[in-house]
Amino acid sequence: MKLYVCWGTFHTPRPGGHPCGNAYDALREAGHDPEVIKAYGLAPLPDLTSGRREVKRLTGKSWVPVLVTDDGEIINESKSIAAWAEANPA
Ligand SMILES: N[C@@H](CCC(=O)N[C@@H](CS)C(=O)NCC(=O)O)C(=O)O
Repeated sequence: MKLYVCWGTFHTPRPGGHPCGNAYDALREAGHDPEVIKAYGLAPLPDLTSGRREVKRLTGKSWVPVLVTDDGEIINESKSIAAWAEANPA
């Protein structure tokens, strides 16, 4: 599976945590080992990186995190990714 993130899966003091880090942690806690793809850039800016362009192609938007499961299912929104991980442990 592939997890598209912004600049990493680190934690930030942002209320609710860092969405990309939260999604990654949820997948790891469920026993998955996603390939992490850093999209870099910033969603409101033009899609300058191949990662951002791929995210846009997959979802129609430039926002991350985005999960592509081994079955090809595309899930965006960190909470939806966490819910998928809980429902689909490795
Ligand atoms: N509601 C979204 C928020 C996603 C979000 O805020 N993502 C951060 C990156 S972790 C961001 O800055 N997104 C803009 C971007 O992709 O550059 C979620 O929980 O997935």
